[in-house]
Amino acid sequence: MKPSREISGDGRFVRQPNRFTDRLGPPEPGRYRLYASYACPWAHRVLIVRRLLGLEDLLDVTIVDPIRDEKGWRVPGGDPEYLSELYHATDPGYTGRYTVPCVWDTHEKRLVTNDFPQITLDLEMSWGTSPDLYPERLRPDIEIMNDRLYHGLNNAVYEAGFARDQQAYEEAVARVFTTLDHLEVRLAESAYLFDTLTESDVRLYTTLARFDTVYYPHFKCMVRRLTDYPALWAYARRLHAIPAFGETTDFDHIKRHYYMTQTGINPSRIVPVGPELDWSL
Ligand SMILES: N[C@@H](CCC(=O)N[C@@H](CS)C(=O)NCC(=O)O)C(=O)O
Repeated sequence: MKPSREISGDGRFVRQPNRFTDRLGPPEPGRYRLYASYACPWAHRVLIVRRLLGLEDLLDVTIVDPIRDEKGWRVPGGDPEYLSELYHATDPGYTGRYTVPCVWDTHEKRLVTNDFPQITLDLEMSWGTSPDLYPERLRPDIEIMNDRLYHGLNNAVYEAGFARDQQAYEEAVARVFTTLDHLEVRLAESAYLFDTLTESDVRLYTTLARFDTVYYPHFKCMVRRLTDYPALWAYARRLHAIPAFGETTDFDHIKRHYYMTQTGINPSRIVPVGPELDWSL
């Protein structure tokens, strides 16, 4: 399924619902396999949390090829050849997009979940609890923040990039920069979004990491760059310096994926050179 099937009558991008929404049971070494892409911000969240919580031995991972063709994500090594095979093995009538992140149960041979916002929460609540990225005392505030991040930034950049209507595009871009302006003020006074590193920081980071390289030029979110925001840029680099964040950030995969796969936006499939960004602290 192409994003064009997720364009509403007035040209807005309306993301498909997640099809597989079972919750992850308790960890069992060797049982669950995460399929992820370094390019995808939603999958990147899970790679960061898996690493932060030290779950590498409990949750196996397969990184898909960054360039997606009309058959969807290809699995290096070929078992299966395409991610779509896992979707059809679980639901032969599935007609949606074959998305990462998703978690495959190797015992029951089915996809447990492609419900990206819930996967990290499940890992935090029952797979590994240190550091506590979802502290009980902050949960209501984290939920409000996550909602704001999703509608104002994480998904809004896609709404701008995939819009087929000028007004829909402008409305999404306005939301993006209102949100970034607000976050700039907040992060000028605080190292993290809350008084400790949380799930919300993971969600913010994966969008910021792609901002100047992809969302600014390719999705046309070009009112300001991330590097024009002193506090946000310092915050992004601070997180990038943490190995779980920096070592899961792959700009080669990110660039090749967006520019070579989203041919509706970039028909030439040319991958731009630059921008030169110094992510070091
Ligand atoms: N599960 C969500 C979000 C995950 C998502 O969109 N992942 C993208 C990569 S960033 C994907 O796998 N897209 C596959 C496709 O569009 O065919 C959805 O269904 O929209």
